[in-house]
Amino acid sequence: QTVIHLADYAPVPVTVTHVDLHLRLDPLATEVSARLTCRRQGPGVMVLNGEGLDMVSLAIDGVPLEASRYMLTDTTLTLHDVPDAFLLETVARIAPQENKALEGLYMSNGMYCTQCEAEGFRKITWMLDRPDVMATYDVEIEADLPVLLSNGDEVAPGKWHDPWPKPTYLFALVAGNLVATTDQFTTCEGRAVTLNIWVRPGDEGRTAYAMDALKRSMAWDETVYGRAYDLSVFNIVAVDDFNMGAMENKGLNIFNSKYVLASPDTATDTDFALIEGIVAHEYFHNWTGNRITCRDWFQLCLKEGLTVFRDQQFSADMRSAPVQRIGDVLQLRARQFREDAGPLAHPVRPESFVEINNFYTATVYEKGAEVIGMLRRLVGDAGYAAGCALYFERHDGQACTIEDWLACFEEATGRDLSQFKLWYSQAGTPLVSVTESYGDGTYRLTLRQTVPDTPGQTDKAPMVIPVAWGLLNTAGDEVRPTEVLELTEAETTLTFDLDARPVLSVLRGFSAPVRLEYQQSDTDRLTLLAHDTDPFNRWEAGRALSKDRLLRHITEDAPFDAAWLDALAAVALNDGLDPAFRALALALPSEDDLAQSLHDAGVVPDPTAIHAARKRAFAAVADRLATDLPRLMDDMATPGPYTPEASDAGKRALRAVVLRLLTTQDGGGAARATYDGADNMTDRMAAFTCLLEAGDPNVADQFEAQWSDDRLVMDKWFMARVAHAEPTRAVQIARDLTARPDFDANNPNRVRSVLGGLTAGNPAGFHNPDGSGYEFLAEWLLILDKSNPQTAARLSTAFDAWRRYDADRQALISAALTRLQGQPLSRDLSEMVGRILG
Ligand code: BAL
Ligand code: ZN
Repeated sequence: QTVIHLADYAPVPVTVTHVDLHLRLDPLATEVSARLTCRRQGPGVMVLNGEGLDMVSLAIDGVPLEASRYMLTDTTLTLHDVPDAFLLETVARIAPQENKALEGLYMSNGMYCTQCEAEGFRKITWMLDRPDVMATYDVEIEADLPVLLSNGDEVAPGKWHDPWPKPTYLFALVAGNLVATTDQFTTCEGRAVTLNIWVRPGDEGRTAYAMDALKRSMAWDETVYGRAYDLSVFNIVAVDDFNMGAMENKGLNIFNSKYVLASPDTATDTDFALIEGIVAHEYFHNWTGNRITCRDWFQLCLKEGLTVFRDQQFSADMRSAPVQRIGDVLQLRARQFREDAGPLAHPVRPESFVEINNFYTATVYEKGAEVIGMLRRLVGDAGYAAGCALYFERHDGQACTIEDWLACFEEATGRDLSQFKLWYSQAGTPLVSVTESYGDGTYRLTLRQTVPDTPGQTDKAPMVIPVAWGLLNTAGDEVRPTEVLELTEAETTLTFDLDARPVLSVLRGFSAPVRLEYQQSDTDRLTLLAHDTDPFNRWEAGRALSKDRLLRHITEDAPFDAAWLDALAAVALNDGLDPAFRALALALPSEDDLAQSLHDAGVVPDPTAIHAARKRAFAAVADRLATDLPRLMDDMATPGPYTPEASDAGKRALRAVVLRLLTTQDGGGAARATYDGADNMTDRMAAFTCLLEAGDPNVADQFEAQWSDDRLVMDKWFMARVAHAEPTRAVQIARDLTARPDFDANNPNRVRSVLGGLTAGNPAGFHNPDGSGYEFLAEWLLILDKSNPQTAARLSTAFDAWRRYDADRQALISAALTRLQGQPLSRDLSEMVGRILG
């Protein structure tokens, strides 16, 4: 395995400034003619990337190249003694129909499409396939298909010109029988932009929400970041077979259809929110990623962390900011904290990789976004705006580094960010321990930080941690509003004169991606849950109480006490609170969260016991609220036609929690009534999952009979069948589902529904002590790796927390991984298995 190191970066000696492509599309024999305008800027050796290409011809400045002047391997084309400036002409033949890795040019349901990030362009033609080579493009597509799309502006049917220099990874092409929903947007600079969302015929009724989200994103980026769109057309295409969520190709975003198509009947509120966020994310990349891109793939967080931060800001502005923040933190803890705590931990800016596709991670994306959020908190809103403005002005059209980004903030604000930069290089979630004392009118607060060891990193330096905090009195009044303490040393102590012992509200708004070690009393947590002015910490206090009760129930068999149940009930019944917030407060910590917390506390987690404890906790909450549940269901009704607006979605979210609670009491009566009467997919799915858990004998068939023709809805069915199965049956159900004719192993969404439904959706099932879950996953990883290594590698992360578990489970997982390692694997999967085994 070749390891690539950040430290080895060097610019190319010969660059490409313009790309002229002509593609004659054919499923098995597509001909790609490329004319690259090349210029020497160093020694005269040019090494182009090219993989799986049949060479038809090769010429420089119109003269076929003699064999002695070049060398062709499976992955490279090397040219020797090139002139100072020349035109390189190649013709390659490829077979998109046979490309099941979904990287490069491939076919999905008769449509041609591309995915080039990170290194897919080399599967289309020979090129310097790296982000610091930015070229303008002319593309001509020949195919007997009605719609032919590429980047930039269409200059004639099937001919596209992209005037904005871009790296290969932003190239895109789509050809197929597609229909568009079209709209218009006029930028603040007065440019008229045609907006198209292209879908397969029949899906055009499900594009309205994505279009609305796109227009709101364009307006928001103008208002908040001063960034306007820069072409006359913006195309979005929905593709069924897609490895990622979506891709920000210049002027031609390609989306997994799951994140474009939505109607009330087929998409849930969560789907609508994801569509809004992902449409925004891809659009925002036009500036943070496309106009200013990454110098090399180690800088991936430069565009991804920043763009996630921007899409989270946008969603917070469109919806409830506190609810958005709680959701973002839940995701961060579930995915990134888990990653940071195990063998796959890596810095936000990794320093080496074997396969870059393995670094599109929660750390690069979500922790990368948290780093931007901390930067903004440290330099202030005005400093952040000034730094961003300088970045856009100075680096437009360039391929940049984290150093370039930070330098803009240092210059704009005068602040030294050298210690802050450790957030990019030190992996691991810092632990901040909080101790406090009060006596003789003095309150003393001490914060200590440690950064844990992670693979390849020990003895880390203290970070800059912005800790937002405030104080309440024991009656719940705020006595000290939010301030930000910049923790830069290993330990800091603050002291204040106060008349009485305060209640500390610390890490308000989750101001830094750290774990807190803080033995706060129940009384104080109850005060915060009832009164904190910081909504995030209000939720966090309830969360801490719930987690504490569950952990004590698991480890000490402690009963669920009235104080906790009363506090949850008070939030659930508080009409002054946003229903979405109430739903979040009632939701108990996930099984995986509890497993990690037990592990952190030195207890070996038993997934079966965790599952059972969580069920008992739900039942206890349901008992406490029993008399209120029917009324709550009624209160949360959303009369009138469905709208995906956050206010209605919040009511449905609370109703879904209430329905789960009710199901523990009535065995599914209310869920059945909800299912039968549902006029939208959100309510229907909520009832469906309750009925599956209640063992309703008919509902799975009923759902299938209604939706068997709808691929996206059936993905939900596949996932729910596994995730909501009784754990001892989950593996067999998953196995049976993979044997169905409609289980298409070449469709990543379907594969993720079943495998992810088991590994993430049903931890007690996946960790069945007989090891059947591990066998099942390993078998599928091997199958998938042959066709789609990227998806196989991604799914292998389900094994990453294996060292948490007991010796028997560890032995079973390690045996499954070792067996995998003994097989011929892709670079993607073999890197992952090697890292997970450690
Ligand atoms: N650039 C890959 C997909 C995304 O993050 O938008
Ligand atoms: Zn992105």
